[in-house]
Amino acid sequence: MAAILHSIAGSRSFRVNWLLHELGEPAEIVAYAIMDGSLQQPDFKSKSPARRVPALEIDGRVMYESGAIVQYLCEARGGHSLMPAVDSQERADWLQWLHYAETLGAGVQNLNMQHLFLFKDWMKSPTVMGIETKRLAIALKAIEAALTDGRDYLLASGFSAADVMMGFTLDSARRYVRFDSYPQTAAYLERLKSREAYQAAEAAEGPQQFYTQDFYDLPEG
Ligand SMILES: N[C@@H](CCC(=O)N[C@@H](CS)C(=O)NCC(=O)O)C(=O)O
Repeated sequence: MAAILHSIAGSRSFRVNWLLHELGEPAEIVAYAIMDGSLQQPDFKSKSPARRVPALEIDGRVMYESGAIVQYLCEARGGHSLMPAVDSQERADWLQWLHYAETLGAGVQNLNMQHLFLFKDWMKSPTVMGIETKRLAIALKAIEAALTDGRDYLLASGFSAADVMMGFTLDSARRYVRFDSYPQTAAYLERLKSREAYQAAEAAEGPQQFYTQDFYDLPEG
């Protein structure tokens, strides 16, 4: 039986959607919307206590934290090269990148709140927007630095689930930080988006629901 992925198109649930495609085990997608109250339905609340996506029904349980789901799937499934062995030199790096994606993800989430969801100008804080943009730009430097030795992916050994966690995050971060100063990161993101499984996952969930602009500038002043 296929896993059931509770998802909003273009949200962190894309990480799980994409990983399941990389594993050749695509999920059945149950779609929600960010602002229509669907995350507050009682049935969903029982699956995700914070009322957020992703939530994944798999192997007789429900999981609701994207990094944990990605790590669980890598460990529970065999026959793939998405995770270095526990005793590998790269294992600590893999774990760090897997979870560093949420350092970026939190920054993007704060900026989404300011730019997209606090829809009246008086609700927004230009100070918070400026600080969060700067913090995101700083956090992105670690990705650029990791890629400057000419490697194609976060780990020298090749593509892994850490790239799956990071790919969605970078595709959101580029809405707020121009990637002109991050050329390796920009090329890396394009490399990730050209993967067959990435594109299949995108097609499965439909158009992203968050952004109506390619880039969001800081308010003037
Ligand atoms: N750390 C969690 C964060 C989950 C999360 O915040 N998801 C967002 C979408 S990207 C959400 O469901 N937001 C709905 C809300 O905040 O009401 C994870 O990585 O799974």
